Amino acid sequence: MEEPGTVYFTGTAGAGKTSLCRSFAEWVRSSGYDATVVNLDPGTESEAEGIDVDIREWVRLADIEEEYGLGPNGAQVAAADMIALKIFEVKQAVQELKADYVLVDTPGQIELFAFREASKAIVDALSGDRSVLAFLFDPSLARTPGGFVSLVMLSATLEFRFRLPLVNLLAKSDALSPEQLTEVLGWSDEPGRLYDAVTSESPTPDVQLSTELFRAIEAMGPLVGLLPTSAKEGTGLEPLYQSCQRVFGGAEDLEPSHAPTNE
Ligand SMILES: Nc1nc2c(ncn2[C@@H]2O[C@H](COP(=O)(O)OP(=O)(O)O)[C@@H](O)[C@H]2O)c(=O)[nH]1
Ligand SMILES: [Mg+2]
Repeated sequence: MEEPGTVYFTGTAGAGKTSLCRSFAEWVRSSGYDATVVNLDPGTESEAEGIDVDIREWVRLADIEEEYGLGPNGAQVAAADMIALKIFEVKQAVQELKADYVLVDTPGQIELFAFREASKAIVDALSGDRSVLAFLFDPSLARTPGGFVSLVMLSATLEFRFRLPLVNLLAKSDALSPEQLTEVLGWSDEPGRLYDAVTSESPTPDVQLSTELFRAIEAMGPLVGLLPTSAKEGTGLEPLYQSCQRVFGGAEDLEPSHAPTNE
């Protein structure tokens, strides 16, 4: 059997990771493939329904707070390290389900995921050769030039840390007006437009810094092609699937495990 395709849903807290992960799982299943949803967020209060492998079976934020007398931030840090110690149990549970796609919902606080060594160990353990990071741009941040640039840099940080291919998604695209959507997608296609927007947003820009920063952003290339998605409206899911397939090597689809229901 071919190795499953693994997709990590990453992004700032509230960006829409959990919602998109669930919608994408439904789309994948209705297209005739098997999907395993993995929850790696020990602090989520979302119900277990719809999750196939749940880290809360091994590590729960509330228990860590109580047991070690930690506040929410300290407990998050401790939990990140504890997850790494349980990752082979998680991996085994995932492998037993033998799905075509493994969709991983990552912890709510991105700094824990992006900057801790434990997360690197977790991703290394779960990833095979067919793995991709999906980075969600939260529209409430992405719609201002400064917020957009910050998200581009965060996305690059994740790519750099995990050394995995990455696709950038604009989440909750239904929450933007058509004009805002066009503007934001324009920034991703043409760094020159983003440069103009940033320099006109700030009345006294540090021109030297901005120019150097924009050279770096232009050099990042993969920024081009920010893909609009909406879990609420179920849009952008097929393009996301196609982007993942391209990354996994070859545009060929897997043979469906069962008959598609969405055609
Ligand atoms: N309008 C809109 N809201 C969304 C969408 N996806 C998620 N949300 C809302 O955004 C909030 C955060 O979503 P969630 O999936 O929990 O984000 P996470 O913290 O990144 O896992 C919730 O209130 C969701 O209802 C979407 O596609 N459109
Ligand atoms: Mg979540």
